[in-house]
Amino acid sequence: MKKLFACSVLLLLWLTACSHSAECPVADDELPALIVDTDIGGCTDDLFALAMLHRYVDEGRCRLLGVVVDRPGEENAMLADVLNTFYGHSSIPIALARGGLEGGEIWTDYRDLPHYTDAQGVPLIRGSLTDVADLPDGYRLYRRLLASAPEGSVRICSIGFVNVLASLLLSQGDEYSPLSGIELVRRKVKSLYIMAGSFASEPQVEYNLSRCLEASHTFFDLWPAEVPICFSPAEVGETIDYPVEQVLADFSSLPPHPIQQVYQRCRVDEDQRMWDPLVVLQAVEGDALFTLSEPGRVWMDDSARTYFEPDAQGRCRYQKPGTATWCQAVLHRIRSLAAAPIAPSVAR
Ligand SMILES: [Ca+2]
Repeated sequence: MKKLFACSVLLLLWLTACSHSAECPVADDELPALIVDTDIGGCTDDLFALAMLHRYVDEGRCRLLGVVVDRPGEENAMLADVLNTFYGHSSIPIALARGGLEGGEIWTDYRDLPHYTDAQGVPLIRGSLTDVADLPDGYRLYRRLLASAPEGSVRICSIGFVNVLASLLLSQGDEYSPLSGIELVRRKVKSLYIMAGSFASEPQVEYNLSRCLEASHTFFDLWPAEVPICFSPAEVGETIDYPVEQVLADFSSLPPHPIQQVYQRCRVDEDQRMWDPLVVLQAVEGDALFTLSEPGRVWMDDSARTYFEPDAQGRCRYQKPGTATWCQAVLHRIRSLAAAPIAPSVAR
């Protein structure tokens, strides 16, 4: 009981610290700089993760340098644009995947989100893109953003497939930088936070890695060993569900929010596991909330199972599952960010 009480107090202190963090403004160039790499369009946890990132930007907790959509299909890039636009961040560049994946599974089909209208035919959710075909390839945006970033400054949040990261690692010098993709990552990336893998006693064949097996092998083969990776494995996000009724209640008082509209129009009837939000939480707020493995090395076999070997010189760590109290506190934090009241300048 004492341990549970101590844990609860720590979580309360953390939540209190989080709620006051926006009161200490930091110069823009000192904020964590992030690139998010998402397979938006198949599952709703990407929507919550992106909503959280936009909220962090509004709170002055991070800069979002770009959104890479790794699920091929221009309609998926339009979804990212809807989120950018809704939060008043339409200037954040978007890029998309062209190849490297045949197409991921779709559990909740919300690809029509940019075309939702009210009963009078008035668009409910607007985007800003005028020509999706003009968007750059994902690895090209990575190269442009990394080339202009300070050394060791960029945090990557990978909440989808690694097909675009693999293309980046295979890339050679271009007009943005004479450096190879591997060298750009080595020099410019501070750390990678990634929803991938499984490190349970009975490792799962994890979806994100198994859907693009060749790219996943390229990723593990070429990622520079000295650039840290923190994995958020499948078994951690699986312990935190955001119930459908809770989502509808949380978003009921907001103006037509993309997540609210998706849940209403698609008649979502399954609670959503919070895989992707855990990546965003750690990338922006740091390690304190999480129980992490010791440092080590990670590799993947031919069936996309991942393995961890402790190694003091290794730069990989992974999140470990928490208690029920921890799961509740994390869900509370996710809800407070994703479903926060929208700033008046953004609300429509
Ligand atoms: Ca995802």
